[in-house]
Amino acid sequence: MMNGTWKVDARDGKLAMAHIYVAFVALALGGLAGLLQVLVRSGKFELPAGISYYTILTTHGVLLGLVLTTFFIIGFQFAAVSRTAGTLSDRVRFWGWVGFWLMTIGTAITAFYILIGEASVLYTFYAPLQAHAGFYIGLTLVVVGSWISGFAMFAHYAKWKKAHPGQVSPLLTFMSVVNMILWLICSLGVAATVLFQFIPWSLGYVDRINVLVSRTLFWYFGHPLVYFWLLPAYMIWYAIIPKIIGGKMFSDSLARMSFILFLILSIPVGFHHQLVEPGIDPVWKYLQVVLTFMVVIPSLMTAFSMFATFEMYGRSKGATGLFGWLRKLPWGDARFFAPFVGMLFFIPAGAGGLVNASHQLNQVVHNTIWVTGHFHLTLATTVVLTFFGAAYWLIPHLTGRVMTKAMNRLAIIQTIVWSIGMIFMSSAMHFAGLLGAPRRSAFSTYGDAPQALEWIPYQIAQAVGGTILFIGIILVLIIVTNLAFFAPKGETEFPVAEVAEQAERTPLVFENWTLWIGIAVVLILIAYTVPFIDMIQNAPPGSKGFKLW
Ligand code: HAS
Ligand code: CU
Repeated sequence: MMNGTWKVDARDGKLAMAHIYVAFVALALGGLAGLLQVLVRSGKFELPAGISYYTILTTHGVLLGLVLTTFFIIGFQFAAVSRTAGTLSDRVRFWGWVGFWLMTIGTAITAFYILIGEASVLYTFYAPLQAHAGFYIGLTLVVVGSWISGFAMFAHYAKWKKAHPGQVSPLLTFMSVVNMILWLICSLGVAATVLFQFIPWSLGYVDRINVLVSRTLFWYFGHPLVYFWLLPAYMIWYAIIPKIIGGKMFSDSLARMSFILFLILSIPVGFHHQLVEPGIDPVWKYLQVVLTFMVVIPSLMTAFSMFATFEMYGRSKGATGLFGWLRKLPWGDARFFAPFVGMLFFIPAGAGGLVNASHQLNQVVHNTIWVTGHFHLTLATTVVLTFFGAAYWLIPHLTGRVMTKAMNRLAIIQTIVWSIGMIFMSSAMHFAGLLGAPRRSAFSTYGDAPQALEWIPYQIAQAVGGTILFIGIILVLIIVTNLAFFAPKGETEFPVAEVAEQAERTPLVFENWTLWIGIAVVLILIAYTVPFIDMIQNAPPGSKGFKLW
């Protein structure tokens, strides 16, 4: 079989599990912060001991948006490349551990400054909000650690290529490489703003920074960041779910092409987060909105491919009619059910994204809690439920255990609890947003806003949903702890799908990295050069030097 070894080597498994432990600890703490937030926003609860709402909100955003995701993704990808391109060499594994420890130390430093209330700047840390320098330094270590892990994965891929000249690389390895290239190119933006602007400013070397430049560099990173979260979920959908249901992948080439499109189109679109910002010429906003609509295409390809996989499988089992195949899917298997529910939620979630990206509609929803509703569907449901679904086989595979029927049942219940909680919370957020309810504000800051009364029922619905979601977090933590430490010993499969016989052969052009990275860089330069020069040249009076400050 082309896929290399069947079982992840125990030493590689340890590396992957280390990442996964940190991810789930972040889920526990970040989830608790989330519960406190919805309670504060309901107006019925106040934080004790003078703790600021914004400290809790920053904890929540950083732990769940940045720590849970990055650690789970890198852990999953190390397991995936080890499973499909063979056991890691000692050198690659060593650098994987270096990356892990840098990220963990960085997280600890950042978390420390957030928790002592010195960094209540939210996960986007917009200037002029300023945190203690330790917050930014910790984040830098996380990013540098992730780069080292990325290069370790590239080295592993290169070794495979050398040993298999002229062959197409294993799909999951290819996809991990694409995701890490995407991450590397985009995180240069956040590294630049942190190193050249925030750190000197927070240490007092400069007394101001160019806010527009900092926000632009942030969103150059921030949008591809969301695809860095999404692509591992797509890896699971494309390359693992078909095997779990007992079917085959619809097309290997289509999967690779959608990943390449993400690589090319994810980055030159950051302005869709800055559509209401002055100082950027509308022509460039328009261009980036067009590119945003182009990067929707690989998601539509993914939807198509998933439907095709499910339908092909269902029909092979004798299903007839337009939706007869639905009845043939393994609804009782949490490894399938959780990601599938994630897919379902992605339909309204993606539609909401299209609303956000439409310049005129963005004027209605920007900075309202609608946007919070949007990313709780995309990230906190689609991506996270897919990761939970993967954890249900990945953790026992790596720890040499098996998931019992009882745990599987609990995982199905977990998925349903999550869905109900999210339907309450996210729908309420979307509706309240349309009524103008702001995001990122505590109940007590509404003052005498006359509309505030209209928002109250929705805020209560959010609190109900948030509480149900917290129960969902407790359930998943019970399952994960069981799978890691208490489940019966045994062999669990790391499922990897095969391609359907009738699919076309995969061309090698997808691995022409010079070509794809070249196109990505050209598009970035087209989308950003002129507006960036504008920002520097038209910096506010008093700016000095290169006008970053
Ligand atoms: Fe977004 C804001 C536009 C996708 C996350 N987004 C955010 C923020 C986050 C976020 C965190 O243009 C807030 C940032 C902040 O703090 O300020 N987003 C989009 C668009 C997409 C999109 C166009 N977002 C995501 C994903 C995220 C994410 C994915 C995380 C993982 N988003 C925006 C915009 C803003 C924004 C603006 C700024 C708003 C503002 O004003 O601040 C697209 O990628 C979406 C494409 C997706 C689809 C859906 C395809 C459906 C599939 C499922 C198929 C189902 C199957 C099952 C097969 C078109 C693949 C079928 C079975 C059956 C039985 C039916
Ligand atoms: Cu975006």
